[in-house]
Amino acid sequence: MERTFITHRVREDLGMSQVWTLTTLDPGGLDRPEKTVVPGVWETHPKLKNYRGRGVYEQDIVCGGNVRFWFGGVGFRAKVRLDGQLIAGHYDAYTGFEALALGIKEGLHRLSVEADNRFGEDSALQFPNDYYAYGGISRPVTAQRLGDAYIVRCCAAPERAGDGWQTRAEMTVRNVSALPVNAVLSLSLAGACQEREISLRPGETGTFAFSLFCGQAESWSPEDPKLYALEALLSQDGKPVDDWIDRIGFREITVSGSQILLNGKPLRLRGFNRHEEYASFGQSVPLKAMLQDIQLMRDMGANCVRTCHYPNDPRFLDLCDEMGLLVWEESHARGLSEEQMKHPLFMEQLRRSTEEMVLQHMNHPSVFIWGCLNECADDTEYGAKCYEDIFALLRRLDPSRPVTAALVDRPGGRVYGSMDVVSVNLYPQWYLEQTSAQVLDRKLREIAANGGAGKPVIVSEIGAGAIYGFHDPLGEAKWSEERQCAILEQQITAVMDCPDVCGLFLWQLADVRVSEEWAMRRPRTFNNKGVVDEYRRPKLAYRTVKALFERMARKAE
Ligand code: ADA
Repeated sequence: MERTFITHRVREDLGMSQVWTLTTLDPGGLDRPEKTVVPGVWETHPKLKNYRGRGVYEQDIVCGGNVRFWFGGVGFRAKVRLDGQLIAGHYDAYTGFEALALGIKEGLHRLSVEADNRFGEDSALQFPNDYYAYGGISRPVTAQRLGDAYIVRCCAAPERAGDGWQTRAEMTVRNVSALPVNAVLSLSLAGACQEREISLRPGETGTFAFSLFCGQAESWSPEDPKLYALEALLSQDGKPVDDWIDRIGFREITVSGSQILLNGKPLRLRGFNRHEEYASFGQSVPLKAMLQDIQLMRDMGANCVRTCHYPNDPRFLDLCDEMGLLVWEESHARGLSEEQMKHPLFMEQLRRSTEEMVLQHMNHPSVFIWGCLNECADDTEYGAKCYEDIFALLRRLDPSRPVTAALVDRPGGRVYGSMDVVSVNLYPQWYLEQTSAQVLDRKLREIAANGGAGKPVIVSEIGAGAIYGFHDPLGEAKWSEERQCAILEQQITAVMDCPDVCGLFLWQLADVRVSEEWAMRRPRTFNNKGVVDEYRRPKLAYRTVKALFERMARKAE
């Protein structure tokens, strides 16, 4: 299942096997085709741990008519073919995409997906980085039968209306037939329903606005994450022909002075940065492991998570919606210099990642802020323009949430004034010698003097490394669990005691694999700043963070 709940009652799911055949095309691959399980990355195969190349996934499927395949994520270039004919292509592993096969004969068809994780000139977002660029079909795939027209999506945003709630929604419907389609489109939510007649020319995609007054629906909050089904239905001649079900929660995020408010209450953020990765499953994290990560974060007293540095599997966001964990979600871009940002494809690929993220994830109530462009060149004129361009895109796509970006700690920042919330990554006592209080003080003055005065400030990363199981009784050696505890204690306490920041995201929940090119800076070829290791075995820091986050929570009450 691509989500944690039923998304269609009318549209027919064709069912697919999770077992595919994988053939590799490049040196260092398999000797012969082998069976594999989807979703999954090929690095789980002992022979393919370091394979960078193309892999072709194939299976036969019985279908006919109009068929829609949905791929939640393919790492990190994809070419989809049906019976040898190219039906879709996609770049980047972290957003979903569809492949349509229209008017095909009933019978057996061969579906093949070529995944490719080679770095190269055509890839501006994926390059050797401080996380691993896996290969394969890492998120669920579905196949559905369509009629003449189908609901592509419905993006909804709740807002306060007097003492109740109202929801504005935009529904996109596509006519995939060669004839005009006249239909009735309806939307139901929390007991309210609206319908309208629509007409689409052959091949046309139309967007239709809805506005539903939902009266006294209960609010969504971290303490009481109440969800409502958002159900869109398309009918022709009185008969349902397609549907689309998602969920929303009624809550409002606003920024007031230096605070971020959820339903009018200031947020005090205690959270983790989390890469979507789990030990030997790599980037294809099983649902149960996603849940465990949320349980671990909650157990340590966290109330939020940042999806560094790319959009996450919607099932993770579904679980956050259900469990009331707030999410900072960001589009894909980490650590690009101005020169890298000038790559001819950079802005196009980043805009697409951003647009797909918002359109696919906008309905999740847990997402309280959109981020982008982690630690890029915000200190140059060109770099700052890129930031402004993406902020504008985020605001146009979704005016209901604030926008931010996690900036590197360096002087000359030019974009503090353009974000709703200013965010900075700080590593006192790890990369920097000064104490956390000194670093915070310096940074806050710099932000205020350069356009960020009076805005909310988040410490979007702070942390220190430790190798699981490496102990130094004196607590002095870097990479020891004891030293990590001491640094985290100082860092978290400084943030907690600083009234001018609204909280922090610890770097990071779990250790993650990094690109081979980073190995000399990263023992084990891992970023080892996790509070748990890649298997979720707790380091000593688990208890330290838990005690401090619990203290922070009590202080916020
Ligand atoms: C940066 C970056 C992270 C990670 C971290 C670190 O701030 O945003 O992706 O690389 O530093 O561990 O140094």
